[in-house]
Amino acid sequence: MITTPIHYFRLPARVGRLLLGIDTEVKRRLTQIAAGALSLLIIVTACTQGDSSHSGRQGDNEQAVADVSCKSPKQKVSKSLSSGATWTMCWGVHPDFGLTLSDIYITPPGEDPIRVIDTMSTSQLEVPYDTGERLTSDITESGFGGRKMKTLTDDACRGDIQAASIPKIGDGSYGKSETRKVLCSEVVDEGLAYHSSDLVAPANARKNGWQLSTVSRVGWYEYVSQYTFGADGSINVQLGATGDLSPVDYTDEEHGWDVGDHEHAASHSHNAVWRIRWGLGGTGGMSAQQFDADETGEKGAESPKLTGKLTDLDHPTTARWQNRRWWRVLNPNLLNDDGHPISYQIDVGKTDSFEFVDDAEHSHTHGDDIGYDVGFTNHNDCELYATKNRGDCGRGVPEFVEDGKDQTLDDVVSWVAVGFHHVPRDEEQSPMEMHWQGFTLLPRDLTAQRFDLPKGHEGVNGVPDSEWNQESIN
Ligand SMILES: [Cu+2]
Repeated sequence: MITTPIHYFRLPARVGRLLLGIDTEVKRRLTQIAAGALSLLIIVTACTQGDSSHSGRQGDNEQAVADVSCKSPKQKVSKSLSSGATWTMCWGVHPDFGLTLSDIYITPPGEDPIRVIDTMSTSQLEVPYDTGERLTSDITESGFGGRKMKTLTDDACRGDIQAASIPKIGDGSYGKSETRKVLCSEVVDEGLAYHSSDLVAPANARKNGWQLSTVSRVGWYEYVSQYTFGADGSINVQLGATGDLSPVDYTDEEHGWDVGDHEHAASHSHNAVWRIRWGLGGTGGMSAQQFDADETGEKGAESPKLTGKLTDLDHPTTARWQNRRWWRVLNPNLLNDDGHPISYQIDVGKTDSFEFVDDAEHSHTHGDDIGYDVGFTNHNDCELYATKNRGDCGRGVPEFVEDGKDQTLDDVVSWVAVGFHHVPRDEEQSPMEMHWQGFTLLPRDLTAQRFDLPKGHEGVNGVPDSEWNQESIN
């Protein structure tokens, strides 16, 4: 932990106050002297910190790229971002799931690599049409890999296009392979990271992100599987849809939208679930919690009182999103420098919830509400598809949860469900403009402070000293 007292860095403000009322030229000279003294202090402090030993800290960033060996044909990729953090992982193409990321590590600047996720991919995409006349389960019926995965060209990807060996026939699980450029690896601008107009240590910065994406064509649709690894440690997961509206699903006004010449393109839902097997700090030893902030009905002096609480999710379960609710997966035995367990928050935001048609038709285990926004189970090699699962271990998430309800969560898998009810628009012909659905995984207490502390903010960790408060208000 950086223990430099904050008041070292507060010198210029104090000097600034002392200088009030002094002749401008004298003031300018004194400010220069103060700035020089501050620079010297920063250098001395930096040297002192370099000497201090810390178990989790690297002297430099030599170890930033985690020592990951990817099992062929998976390939290792790594990228350092604006904060100084480095992401490292393996990528591959699964015949069904398409782009699959595994052994995902982040190395915060100056720290050792932290294992975050074991495996992450789409686990089902169900598309029921409002007419009731069509239902596809794209991951199990077509797959996102094999020949469904499209070769990318420079007009679709501004970054590096990386190649993988993709089977030439069928669903991509067998036969001769060809090497095709399918993965777009791109560093993208992510806007403002922070803006702090503090008097003592003003600092503003932008940030970037590392985006990995592939395109899979299923029927008339082309789906983009996209993962953006943020400089702040966040992971934004998105499914994008483009291509063309189905030419064989036209209907009446009640079930679609007039997209030209009184022809109503059928409305439909894109029901997507991602499977994330966590790997926080290793394998197993993890747990899951739900956070809720509930209104108490009481009022304080100025605003209603809310009570925030964490509930341990001890056993496999599913849950629905509500206002002010989120979940996290944590490793209770792995603490950051503040002594807090490292964790990642699942932030589904406001999205369209859904019940899988397949689950509703095959549910013997749950009551009326078989839908979920997030599910938690223990890892099981046989439980891979959110619906229409293969093998003799349950048909989908509700059954996985039911089968495992007496287990204690340990090797945590999150099933994150994000729906999108698509009412076609005139503008979607043709091709269809991209539409997106997804969620974010947010580091919560992975490190004791932000990755990229600007100068002068190093000591702000917890209740700031009174000086900081006062100066911030001014
Ligand atoms: Cu659609």
